[in-house]
Amino acid sequence: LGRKGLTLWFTGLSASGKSTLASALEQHLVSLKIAAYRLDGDNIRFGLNKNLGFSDADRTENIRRIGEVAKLFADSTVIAITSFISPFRADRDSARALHEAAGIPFIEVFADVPIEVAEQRDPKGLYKKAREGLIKDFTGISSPYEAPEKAEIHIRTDLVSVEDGVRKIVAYLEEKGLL
Ligand code: GGZ
Repeated sequence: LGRKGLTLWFTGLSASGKSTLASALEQHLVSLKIAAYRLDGDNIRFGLNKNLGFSDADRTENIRRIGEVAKLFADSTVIAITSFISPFRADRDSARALHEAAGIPFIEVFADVPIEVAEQRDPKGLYKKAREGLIKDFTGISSPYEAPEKAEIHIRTDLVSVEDGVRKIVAYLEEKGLL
């Protein structure tokens, strides 16, 4: 009854665990019969944003469009969950400003992991390829990642279990009266 939508904006390196956490959170919310929808590389970079690559300008445009789409979902009362590296602070801040101008809560979730850990995980072998120069402009190796300074929620994914991470996010939302 009258639940307002909101956007949970995950940010973090490749292999930081943001998508794992975002998926677990989405499942948890849906199990509570709360409408939640996740935007990620699979449904955005292969669709709406398939004309974009990984140059600075393309990442900025990627994040700009995702911010607009998340805002529309949230405006329709859904909990929008975005899971993109979103490496540039200014771009995340633009997405935040877009939401705030519409009176929609925007909650930044930093999936934080030391790059050494992400590189060790390397589930798709992308860090290795980036080190070998086979992928250029790779975040953390040859393209910057600007860590959040004011994320509402900060989770060290190498120290906290997925379940505890989800609990932390849900506790934050409850505390703010958003669930
Ligand atoms: C970073 C790249 C790159 C480069 C391909 N740099 O671990 P993944 O594979 O599944 O997630 C990464 C994903 C990043 O896309 P985003 O849309 O989240 O990036 S951004 O927010 O910066 O626009 C990685 C893969 O795409 N990938 N090339 N050069 N990640």
